[in-house]
Amino acid sequence: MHDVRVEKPLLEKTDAAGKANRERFEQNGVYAINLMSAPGSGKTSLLERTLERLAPEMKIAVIEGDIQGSADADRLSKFGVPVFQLNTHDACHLDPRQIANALDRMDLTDLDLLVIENVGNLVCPAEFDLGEQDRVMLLSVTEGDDKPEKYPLMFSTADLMLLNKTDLLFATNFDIEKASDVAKGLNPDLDIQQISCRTGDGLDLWIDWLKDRVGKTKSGTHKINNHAHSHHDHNPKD
Ligand SMILES: Nc1nc2c(ncn2[C@@H]2O[C@H](COP(=O)(O)OP(=O)(O)OP(=O)(O)O)[C@@H](O)[C@H]2O)c(=O)[nH]1
Ligand SMILES: [Mg+2]
Repeated sequence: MHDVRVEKPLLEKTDAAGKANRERFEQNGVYAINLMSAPGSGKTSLLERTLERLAPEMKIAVIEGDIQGSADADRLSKFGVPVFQLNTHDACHLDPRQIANALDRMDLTDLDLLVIENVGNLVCPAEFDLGEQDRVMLLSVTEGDDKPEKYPLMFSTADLMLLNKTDLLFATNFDIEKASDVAKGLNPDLDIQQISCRTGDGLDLWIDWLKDRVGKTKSGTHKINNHAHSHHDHNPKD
C-alpha cells in the first residue's frame, strides 16, 4: 500500500507558483515559451537558429534546464543574451519554483522574450505549468511517428508542434500525415510546422510565429493559456 496523500498539496503549490510566474510575465509584457521534447530532438539547435536571427532585434533571455552540467548554456553563450542554467539533479523536469528563482535574477521590465528549454523528456515536463504563455514542442522525424499516440499529454497541452530534422526524412519511415492527424486528434488547436535546424528549412515561418506573439504580448492582446488542465490525471512521480 502506498500513501499518496502528499500528491494534492504538492500539485496545488506547483500550480500556484506557475500562476504567479504567468502574472509576472503578463505585468511586464514578456512572452515566455516552454520548449520541450525528448532528449536530442533539437531544442538547443532551434535556440541557436532563433538567437542568431532574433537576438539583434529584441531583448531575449534563456533559461536552460538540464539534469546536470552547462553544455547547452555554453553553446548559447556566443549570442550575447543572458542564459540562466538550472540543474534539476534527480528531477526529470523544471519546476515553476525554480523558474521563479531565476526570474528574481532578471530584469523583466527590459525583456521581450523568455525561452525556457526544459529537460529533454517527453513525459514529466508536460505535467508542470511553469507559467509560460505557450508550449512549443519538438518531435524529430527520427523518433517515430507513433509518439503522439504513446505520449499524449505532451501533444495535447502543446500550442505548437515543430516537426524537426526533416532533412533526415528520406532515411526514416516517419509518416508526417499520420503523426499530425493523431496530434490534431488530441489537440485540434495545435499548430504544426515542419523544420530542419540543420538546413534552416521552415524556420522563416517559425520566426514569424514567434515575432507575432512577442508583438501581441507587448501590446497586451495575446491570449494567455492556462495549462492547469494538464494536471488532472497526473501522478507526480518524478
Ligand atoms: N540532421 C539534423 N540534425 C539535427 C537537427 N536538429 C538538431 N540536430 C542534431 O541533433 C542533435 C541533438 O540536438 P540538440 O539541439 O542538442 O537537441 P536537444 O533537444 O537540445 O537535446 P537535449 O538538451 O539533450 O534534450 C545534435 O547533434 C544536432 O546537431 C536537424 O534538423 N537535422
Ligand atoms: Mg538541449
